[in-house]
Amino acid sequence: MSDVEIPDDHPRRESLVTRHRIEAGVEKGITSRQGLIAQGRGEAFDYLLGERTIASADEAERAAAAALLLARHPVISVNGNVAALAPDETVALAETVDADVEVNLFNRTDGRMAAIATHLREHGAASVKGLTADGRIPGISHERAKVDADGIGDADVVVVPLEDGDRAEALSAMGKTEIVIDLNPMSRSARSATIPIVDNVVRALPNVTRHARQLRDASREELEAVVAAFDPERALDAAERAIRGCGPETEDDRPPENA
Ligand code: PTJ
Repeated sequence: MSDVEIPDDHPRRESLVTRHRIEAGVEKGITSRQGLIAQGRGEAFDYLLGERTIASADEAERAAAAALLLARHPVISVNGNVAALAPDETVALAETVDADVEVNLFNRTDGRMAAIATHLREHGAASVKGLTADGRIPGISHERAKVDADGIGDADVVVVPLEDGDRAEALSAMGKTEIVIDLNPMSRSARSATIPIVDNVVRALPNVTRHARQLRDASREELEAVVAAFDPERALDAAERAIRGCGPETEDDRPPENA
């Protein structure tokens, strides 16, 4: 099935297009087969959220934009799912907030690392980090510990979309500001994040970019106020209530303007 075979008026078009991108990612050697399982889990949460950016996620995306604009050295970490789902959106955010893009994989092989770096360059990434792997995240025994010393190793703010929780916790322990994008508000990654974004990565990345463009002329004090006003516990609780269908998000939530 290709994108063109899904009719424009199909009620689940977005979901089907997204699913196709992951499938194509596996075929191209970008996405791991475990990535298909992760996608299924994400889809289930997204379905319960109404496949929309809830108000608390939009607030998190604005806070993330402010944190990225304040950063000395922001880095966006990319795995096989993110590379397949949102390569253009990743590159656009990196350009807008002047961030590095670094490939970091759980199921790391030289072949996948190279395929993802090539794929990101084809989508406009000026440079892609992660292949040097001359740095380590302390306390992690698997492949995700491998980072570039002048990339995630040096970063003060890291965007971590869609992964399991131990690296997220380790990055927090290193004192880095961590922006996690994860549709499961109960996941360890979301719970250890400085700024958890409970939204689909395909909506979250462009919405962070939109906010960053709007905040570009704000002073450091204004940006710091946006970050300080964000409450991660409240955002996670709001997302969980929306998923359980028993909170104010369900009744009062409005999609963000211009989203
Ligand atoms: O490419 P690799 O080798 O680094 O492997 C990447 C995967 C995603 C396979 C690996 O990190 C993994 O197994 O992740 P988990 O433990 O399945 O966690 C993925 C999390 O992301 C889950 O909480 C999902 O609900 C969530 N998720 C899945 N799809 C999306 C998502 N969150 C946001 N947007 C999505 N599209």
